[in-house]
Amino acid sequence: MNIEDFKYDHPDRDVAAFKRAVANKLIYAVGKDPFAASPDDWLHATALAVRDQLVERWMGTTRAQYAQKLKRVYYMSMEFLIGRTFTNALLALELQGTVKQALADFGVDIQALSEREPDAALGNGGLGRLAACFLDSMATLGVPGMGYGIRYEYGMFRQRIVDGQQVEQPDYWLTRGNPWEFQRPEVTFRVRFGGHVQRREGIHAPYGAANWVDTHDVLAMAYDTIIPGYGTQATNTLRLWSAKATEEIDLSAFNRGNYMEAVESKNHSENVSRVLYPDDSTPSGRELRLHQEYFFVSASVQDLLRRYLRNHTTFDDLPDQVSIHLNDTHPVLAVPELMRLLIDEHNLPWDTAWAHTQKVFSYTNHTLMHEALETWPVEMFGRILPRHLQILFDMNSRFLAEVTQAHGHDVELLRRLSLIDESGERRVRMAYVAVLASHSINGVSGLHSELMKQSIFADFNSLFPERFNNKTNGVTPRRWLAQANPPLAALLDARIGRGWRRDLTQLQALRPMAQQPAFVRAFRHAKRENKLRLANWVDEHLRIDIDTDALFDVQVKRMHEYKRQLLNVLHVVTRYHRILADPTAGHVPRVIVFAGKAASAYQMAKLVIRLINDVAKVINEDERVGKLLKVVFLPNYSVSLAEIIMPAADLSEQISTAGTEASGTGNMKFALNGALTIGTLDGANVEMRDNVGAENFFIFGNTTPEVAQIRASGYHPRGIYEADPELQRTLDSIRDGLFSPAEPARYQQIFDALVSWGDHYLLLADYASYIEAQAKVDALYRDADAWTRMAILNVAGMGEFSSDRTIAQYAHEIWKTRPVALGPAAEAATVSSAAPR
Ligand code: 26V
Repeated sequence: MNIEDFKYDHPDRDVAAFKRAVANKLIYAVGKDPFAASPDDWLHATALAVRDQLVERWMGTTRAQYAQKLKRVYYMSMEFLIGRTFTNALLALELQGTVKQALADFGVDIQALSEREPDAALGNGGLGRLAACFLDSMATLGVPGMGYGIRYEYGMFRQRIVDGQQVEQPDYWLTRGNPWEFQRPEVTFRVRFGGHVQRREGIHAPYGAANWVDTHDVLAMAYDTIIPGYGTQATNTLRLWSAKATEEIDLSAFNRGNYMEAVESKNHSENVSRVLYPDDSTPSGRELRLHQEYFFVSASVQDLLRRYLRNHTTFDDLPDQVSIHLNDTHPVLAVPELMRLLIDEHNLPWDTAWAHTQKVFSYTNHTLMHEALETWPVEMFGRILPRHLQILFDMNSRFLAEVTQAHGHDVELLRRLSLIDESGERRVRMAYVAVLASHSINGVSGLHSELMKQSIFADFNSLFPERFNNKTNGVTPRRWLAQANPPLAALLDARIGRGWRRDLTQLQALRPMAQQPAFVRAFRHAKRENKLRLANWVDEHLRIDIDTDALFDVQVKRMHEYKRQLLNVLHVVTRYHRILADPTAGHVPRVIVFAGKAASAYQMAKLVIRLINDVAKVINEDERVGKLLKVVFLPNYSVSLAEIIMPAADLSEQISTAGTEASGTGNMKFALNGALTIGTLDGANVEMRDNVGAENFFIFGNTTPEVAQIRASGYHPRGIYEADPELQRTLDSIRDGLFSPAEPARYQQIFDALVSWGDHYLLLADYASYIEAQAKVDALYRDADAWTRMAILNVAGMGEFSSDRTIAQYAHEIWKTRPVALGPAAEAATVSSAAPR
């Protein structure tokens, strides 16, 4: 083809052109008469028109990455909690005004339209949302990369609250199609399971090489989504894999005349990418989960090797061209998969394959909690992935031999370091595989990274101290400030310019403005608008009237015992009793807001949700309390709901037991939006406090060493209960059914867990300190100007916590990548090569 003959319409950016584009999409892509078009049809058509605006950038970026032979980062994650894409894409393209006007001309309201878009909720919580913020920052910084994950048909379950209790409903988010994705049927890989292994013999076979035979196979088909950068032409790609059966139907079953069985087996294969596991507290241990993990990393590693081999004939340059990042242990099967492909398929010697592997991989740990660390029974592992189990055994025996060489035959040490836990049923320790195979292992906050070295990886840290490092988390200021908080964004633009979107440290310039009364007033005004928006949401969805003058005290995150929503409840109930005891004591009016999902099998977390709703009902209906105290549980916490909640908060609750929350990222979103934090010295709270100033932060509770000390020296919560009459009144009222009159014993086990069964997360040990800190919060809130000044100083100090800073550190210190250069030549759109190949 002569490229001169290839003509297509560049999408123009003015209102008239955009109207025409939407009209064309509605007619020719959606196939709808404008007079019959539903709001979803308009949304679909508009999204397609917006996506067109991204395509040239995408192709330009890909082309430039190839031309510049850049090292690529493959960010492998079981979860990408993207949320909505429409508003985000408009922000990146700076097309909000244009599209709003174009739609208005058609009589369509852009706001109403954008709220119809379902969230892509392909993640549980912090880990998945971090992956989404990282994609945004990688694109914005031009880091050549790609996210690899699973295209779940069902995302995070939808939470309904029925009679105060959580009810889960499936989230089929693709009902109306997904206008943002490009299906790539030609990018399909075969992923094998089961079967057995025949060691390859002969002098030409590399050490340990094998044939893996008699497998049953599933196909992985790629779906690509463009990730736009902000303030740049650079984009990135999120490539998600969907399972397809190898044959439309199982012919042997079909030939036996069993049509239903044949179709069932097709369905069975395609189950691999059906649903996100909604439990982030305990690994399920289910075979389907292991299938999912291998499914997506196998397709991804095959894909990236194929891309590498397009312009290489040997693997010598692999470590200079490829970086694979493991978002927690979930994708760690990529390690034996790369080894397998290099050895069995490409005939590399073991040592060469292993040297490459260690240079290619890096790993982030996101939790120290023992129960969240993944291990797989050797028996199950060997049944599903026999070849990979062999490779892990080979890795392990070579590693343990090296340790023995260097440190002598210390059986205890070898037992502790082994990739296989042999203390009971033999299990593969996935975190150890990640550590052994990676040149970099990082934690997600300063505190967490230190604890990681001292606790779960202590032995590995003695062997490989140079591998361990910290990369404190961050959040994208595009979604979490520019998009979520238009009133504050506008105020910032007017006072410090627009540059903070790409350089969040510019927020520093706000510091002196905390002393300017006019700015303080304007800041408070922005906060009030956001509070009003949330109040309207609450009114519309829950029919509860909340007062925007009240202090909005917010805790939103997954429901977990270690996050201590229950400690918050103890404060609420204490406050309730204080109001009843002396209604005219000048209490500061508060609205306590909760939201969060509990894993469906996590009974205690579900019971806490029920308690919150029961407490809310009693307090909200008690006329003696009136406006002084309201409690609301917002159902179905999600990215899009967080975008409404974060900007409206006055107070952010970050109250996990010190040493348990790896980082937290909600803490950052709140402070960035002008909330003050009440928190423990846990996770990134520590660094946030350093950056905004200890005098602007409400710290309470035992520190990590104190927590360890208390536990070591024998903790007696009952003693604390018996010595504190106010705590006693609070706990007794919960135990005795004040909030569950129809079933007085409903919360007996909550009382027991705290008072009689050891209070594992030390709520009672921190209770008094927490209540005291809450009193300081009240005192400050009475002085509206002092409060707002402090809130401004919080925003001013949040510059460090942009995910752009985090990603720049990953890129320089771990991945060693250069950003793509997009000169005018690269940006000039011509079609020569298609987008990601
Ligand atoms: C764990 C598991 C366990 C195995 C089964 C499925 C599954 C799915 C998700 C998880 C996530 C646990 C780790 C996690 O989300 N950690 C959070 O990571 C955030 C980002 O680094 C961090 O801010 C939070 O503090 C940390 O809890």
